[in-house]
Amino acid sequence: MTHKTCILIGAPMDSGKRRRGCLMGPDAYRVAEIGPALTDLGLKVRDAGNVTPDDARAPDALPGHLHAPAEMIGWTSALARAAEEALSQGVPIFLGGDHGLALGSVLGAANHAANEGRPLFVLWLDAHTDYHTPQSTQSGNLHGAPLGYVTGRDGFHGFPEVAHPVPHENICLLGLRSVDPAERDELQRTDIRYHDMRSIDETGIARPLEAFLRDVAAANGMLHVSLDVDFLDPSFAPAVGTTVPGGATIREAHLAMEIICDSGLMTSLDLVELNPFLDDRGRTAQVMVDLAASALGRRVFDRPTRAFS
Ligand code: B3U
Ligand code: MN
Ligand code: MN
Repeated sequence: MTHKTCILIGAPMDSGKRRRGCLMGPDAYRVAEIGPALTDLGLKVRDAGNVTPDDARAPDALPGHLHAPAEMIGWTSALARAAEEALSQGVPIFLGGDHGLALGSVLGAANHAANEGRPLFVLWLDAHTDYHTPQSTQSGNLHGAPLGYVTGRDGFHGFPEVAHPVPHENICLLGLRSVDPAERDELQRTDIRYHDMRSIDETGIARPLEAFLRDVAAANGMLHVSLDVDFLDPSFAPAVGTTVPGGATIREAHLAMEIICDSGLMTSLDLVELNPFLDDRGRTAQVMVDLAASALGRRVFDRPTRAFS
């Protein structure tokens, strides 16, 4: 790791979708002792508390079926500021909240990377592609749109300007198994790297991930990792509103986190879509905390460091 201070940033938000409960996520992570899990690894940890959304209003140009657009605009500007500020001090870890928080966390990371003169890369671990625009989403839930926003797709009227869109070729999606036709058609026209569960079954998770990380290292890039609970199979991560069977196993998910850690490239992390109201005695919160610890250095045994550059 370049930075050794982890900065916990709570984003108690539910505005990215209609089903409620994710706003309890930051408390669940704290109860599951995310802070001590990271200090036990020898890291410095600072809990920056919870972000409050800015006041905002939604312009008439946004389609009427969107859920909570004014709140989403307010969260995006507030979280982008929090991300930029934290990135100058350490590794921000965003405790969601739904995946709508990533409009702000990735926007802030992109602004910070541009200031540093480095490219931003994004690793998206999710059952879904989250590549909608306000116009293409049928559900009206903007947690399905952060990648559309940060890549600079049109139609996000009233949202902060995306001054430094993340280039499609700098994005890698792993774990896909539920993709809307409108997203699929647009995505296939781009250079985004995407690996559905079929391809992970065929090649394993290490190969596509290592290929991506080698490119991040070669470009001296910053790396934002966005981990959606539904990347995991719901049999052991049930606390999520959009369960899709056939997700990553605990072993695949830990291996991915360990490889990310070995690379030393991760500069920010989102933990999103945990809905504690749907959890089973806190076990999904615990799995997410364990995965964050693997991404930040937890090991069964020491191993020789792998070279990524
Ligand atoms: N693509 C669907 C479903 C969805 C996206 N992200 C989540 N669900 N979590 C939509 O509503 O945009
Ligand atoms: Mn998602
Ligand atoms: Mn998802």
